[in-house]
Amino acid sequence: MKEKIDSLRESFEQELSRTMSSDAVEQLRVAYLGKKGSVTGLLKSLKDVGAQEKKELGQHINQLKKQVEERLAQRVESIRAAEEQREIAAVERYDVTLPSKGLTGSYHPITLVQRQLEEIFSSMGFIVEDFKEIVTDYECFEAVNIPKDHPARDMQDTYYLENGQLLKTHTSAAQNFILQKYGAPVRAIFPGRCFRNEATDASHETTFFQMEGIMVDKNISISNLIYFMKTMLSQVFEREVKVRLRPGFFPFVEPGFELDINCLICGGEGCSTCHHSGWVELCPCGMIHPNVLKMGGVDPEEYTGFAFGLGLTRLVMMKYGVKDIRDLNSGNLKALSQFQQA
Ligand code: FA5
Repeated sequence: MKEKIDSLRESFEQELSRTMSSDAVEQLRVAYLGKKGSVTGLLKSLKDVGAQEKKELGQHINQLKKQVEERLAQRVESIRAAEEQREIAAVERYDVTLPSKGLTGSYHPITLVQRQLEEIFSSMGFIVEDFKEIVTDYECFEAVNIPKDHPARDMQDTYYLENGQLLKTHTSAAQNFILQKYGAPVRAIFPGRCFRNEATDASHETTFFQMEGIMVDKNISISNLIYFMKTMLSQVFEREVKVRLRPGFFPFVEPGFELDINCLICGGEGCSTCHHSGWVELCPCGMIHPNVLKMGGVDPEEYTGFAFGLGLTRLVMMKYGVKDIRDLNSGNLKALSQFQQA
């Protein structure tokens, strides 16, 4: 029996070395370890030997069984790795120096509108700033007057990292940074990707874009805010659009407003995009709270300012008549490549 075990080990190794595919390895597994396999057969034949021999041979056969299992697993792994290498080698190399074969990219509609807004605001003396996506609790909440346990945090649940940092819920997270960096007076816009733990629907995504703007100077008032909002909207839409301003609460502005736009998908009649209200919340805004100015190192006795948080993704929807916000993150190139120009 001992010789039989050794010769089975040898023949297994030879057969294993000839396997070239995962299927072949599987066949070998069945041939050796399956119900009617050779190793299983050896184990069954133990019933015909004496007790002492059974113990010793049993150990040998179990060793062989374990070895066969391990070697089969190794073989599958190496075959998979080789297959992967072959696949990689088979992929056509992309040479950026070769002329295009008629395939040209296009900008995402959000990028197009963001650039248009950057031009509009730059022409009015605003600087354009970039800000990170992973921020601290202080930047996202505390520095904009939302202390821990403030109920306003409930509206902006997000994704937290193990180190306590989080994916920014709004572009207001950069307000403190801008105020600290430039001091007063300052005019700045800062577009960026935002993240929230949302139940998605036609107008809500978990990942969307906002564009924040602040203007801080002596004697800045609500009239300045309204002027800039109106100018921005008429230039983006290249026509008059109906807007409404209503009171809105945000801990970082006082007074605060919601600027809504008449839904351009249904013309104000009511649809799923505007939740059948005829209006789309687009650009909350207000006069910067003195606490926020103070935390940014600006004296609220000397300076006042406005801030707005434009829902950039929603603006794109209104501009291009995109009914469902989820289409914009879909990666559907056929749909997205229609937007060549803002
Ligand atoms: C804010 O995020 C405030 N930081 C805006 C602000 C800035 C107010 C400065 C005052 C001064 P709100 O949560 O309402 O507010 O979001 C602002 C805009 O972002 C909304 O009007 C909407 O257009 C857009 N928005 C918010 N949540 C989503 C979402 N889940 N999907 C798509 N767009 C969203």
